Amino acid sequence: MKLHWSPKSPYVRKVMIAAHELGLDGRIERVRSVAAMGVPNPAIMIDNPLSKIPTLVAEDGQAIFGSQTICDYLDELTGGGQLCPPNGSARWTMLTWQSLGDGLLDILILWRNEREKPSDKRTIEWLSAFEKKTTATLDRLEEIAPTLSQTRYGIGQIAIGCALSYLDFRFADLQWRGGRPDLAGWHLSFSERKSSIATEVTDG
Ligand SMILES: N[C@@H](CCC(=O)N[C@@H](CS)C(=O)NCC(=O)O)C(=O)O
Repeated sequence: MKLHWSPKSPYVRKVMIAAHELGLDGRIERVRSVAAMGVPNPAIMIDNPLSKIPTLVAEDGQAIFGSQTICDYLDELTGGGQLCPPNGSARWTMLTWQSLGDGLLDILILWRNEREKPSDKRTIEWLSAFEKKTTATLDRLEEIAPTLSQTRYGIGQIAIGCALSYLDFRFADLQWRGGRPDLAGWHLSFSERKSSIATEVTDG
């Protein structure tokens, strides 16, 4: 399989962590692909007209994109049910955790773009809304941290872990661990997994 990949994309990392957890990382050829909101990349667009990464090209040539869809596909390749319970309330909890982690990332990426604009071009209301939603999400995650620890590791924890690591990478100034000891402890256990170490994002 070929994956349009970049070392710093948190969504790509999510896919790579899933691949490691499933033992599929050796089957994925990483192709360095630059994706930027304002610069469509023709090489990615051959496989994904949205010009986004991660984009996977499966062994049969089918292009699969969106980190949720790719992780689901990888899970099915190994028989299914490894990253998410097959049905019932456990499934919907796991998938909702994934949406929470991915949704937090979506906000952080918009926030980063906004705050990097020259100050006279920033929309102040947006900056304040991003901060409010991020704080509320982190507070919710602090509440559920004990459940994250007690539940079999899956796509929900992977997405949340990637979002928290992205906060460390791009929003260290927020100091998200303050007042959130359970979440900080849970994130440490996430960071110590082999799959997290193998996919760690480094600056430079
Ligand atoms: N919902 C998508 C988001 C992927 C995404 O936004 N990736 C970023 C890189 S971190 C990207 O491709 N940005 C380029 C663009 O938005 O055009 C997913 O889960 O895969």
